Amino acid sequence: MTLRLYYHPLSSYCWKVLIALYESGVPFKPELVDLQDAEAREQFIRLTPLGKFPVLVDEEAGKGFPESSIIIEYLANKYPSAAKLIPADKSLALRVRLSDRFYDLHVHDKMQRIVGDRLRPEGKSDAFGVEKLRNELEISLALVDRDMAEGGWATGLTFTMADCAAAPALYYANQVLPFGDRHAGAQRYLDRLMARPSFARVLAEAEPFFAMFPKS
Ligand SMILES: N[C@@H](CCC(=O)N[C@@H](CS)C(=O)NCC(=O)O)C(=O)O
Repeated sequence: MTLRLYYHPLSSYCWKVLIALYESGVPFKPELVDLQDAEAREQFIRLTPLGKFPVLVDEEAGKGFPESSIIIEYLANKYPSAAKLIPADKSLALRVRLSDRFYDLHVHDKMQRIVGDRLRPEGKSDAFGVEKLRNELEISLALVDRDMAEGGWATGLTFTMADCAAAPALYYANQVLPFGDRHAGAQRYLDRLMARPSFARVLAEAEPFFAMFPKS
């Protein structure tokens, strides 16, 4: 076993990589990091100074990476079973990367910052900023709804890195800004993602930790 994934079961960007790993069946050792634990945090910062999950370490190759998309690209380059996550066709691959960027930057990031506001100390929350993020997220969700109206996966008929990105982004977006009543196509896409065995497994593994998620 040469791959280690440093992660937390509630971390949305870790979900993205876990989905890719489960889709491809690449063996890895999960290393759960509890950032609340001072010693574990210090060790993690030594590994990755920015202190962000996920980090993949390939011991055999002597390489380590943060950044979920880069990790998935690495897996797709190195393991034949993961290659399907980035199409070989260059223009299709570009569509996958564009969709991956859309979900990370325009859905995931907005959602993450809304959740982040809930974790701020008393008196430090930013109601104006959250309202702006909610409005921006609503626009993104309308785009998802439009693009996914016909069914299928993020960029067509095959499940790719873009769907790995979409799953956690939409799952948690639906927690902070429930969208099923306004965006039925986006909701159906989320339902398909949640029924996908790779993501269903991630959700089942996260379940014992869901009480830690700030509901408001
Ligand atoms: N762009 C990064 C984002 C990573 C990120 O924001 N990770 C969050 C968890 S989902 C994190 O590590 N948060 C811990 C912290 O900021 O202390 C990626 O794609 O991996």
